Order: sequence, then C-alpha cells, then structure tokens
Amino acid sequence: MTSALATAINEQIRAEFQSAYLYLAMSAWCAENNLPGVAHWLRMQWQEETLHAVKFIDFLHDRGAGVHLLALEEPIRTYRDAADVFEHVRQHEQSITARINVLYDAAVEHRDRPLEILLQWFVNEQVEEEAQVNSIIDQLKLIGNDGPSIYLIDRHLATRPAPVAEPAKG
Ligand code: OFO
Repeated sequence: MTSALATAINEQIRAEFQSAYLYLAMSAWCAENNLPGVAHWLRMQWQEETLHAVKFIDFLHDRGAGVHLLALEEPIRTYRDAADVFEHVRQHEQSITARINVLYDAAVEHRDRPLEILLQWFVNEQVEEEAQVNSIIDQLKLIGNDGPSIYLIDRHLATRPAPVAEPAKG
C-alpha cells in the first residue's frame, strides 16, 4: 500500500482511540452525575471504538505496513445533562463519518481495493452509529428532561450489550 494511505490509516487509528477516550470521559462524567445507564452505554461505546482502532491496526499488519500510535488529546470533562452528552456524541460521530468518507475517497484515488472493502464496513457502521444516537436524542426530546423521564431512559440505556470482538486470527 502507498505510504500516504498508511499515514492516513494511522491518523484514523488515532481518531478511533480519541473517540474511545472521549466516550470514556463522558462515561465517567455520567457515573459521577447519577446517570449509571448512560455511563454504561458510553462504556460499551468506548469498547466499540477500541475495536474499530484494532481493526485498522490488524489491517496495517496484514498489508505489511507499520503501526504508528499517535498522541491523544485530553477530552472535554463536563457536560450540562444527558441531552448535552448525546449532542456531543452526535457531533463527534458526524465528524468521524466525514473522516471515513475522506479516507474512502483516498482509497479509490490510490486504487487500493482491500482498503475500499474494509472502509465499506466502516461506512455502514457510521450509518448505524449515527442512527442509534439520533434515536436516543429523539427519545430524550419526546419524553422531556425531567427526573422521572431521565430515570426511565437511563434504565433503558443500561441494557446495551457489549460489542462482539472478531475472533483472533491465526
Ligand atoms: Fe464511532 O465510530 Fe469508530 O469508526
């Protein structure tokens, strides 16, 4: 693969770990602010983002390209309420979708079919992730921001199952 694509994938690995770091910070804030179900949902999201990063790492290994882990930024630590948390999740996921699209265009431009195929999985994943967070935001709008409503939605979000990792190769 071209070194420009390897560099772009390493940047994307950073973005996935940055997402994981952001969601872990959000989860901690929620746990500290009586939102255990939202905190759990975000922990599951943290795990999912870590799996995304590892998917790109494995791809670089398979293609004989080097993995270069880049520095992460300190994530935002405080939020107004659950609605504010999910609005930040939505905006973040939209920015990740934009990144995946740019990477996809680069794969097409460099005629790198394996990367295109890998990125098709990510394109679909982003559709799913944005739909999931949009639906939570819609539910929050529908039921309102008072104590009993937040309690109910928090209990619902506590049921999110853990993401399933792909079996190890070899
Ligand atoms: Fe939340 O998405 Fe990774 O890619």
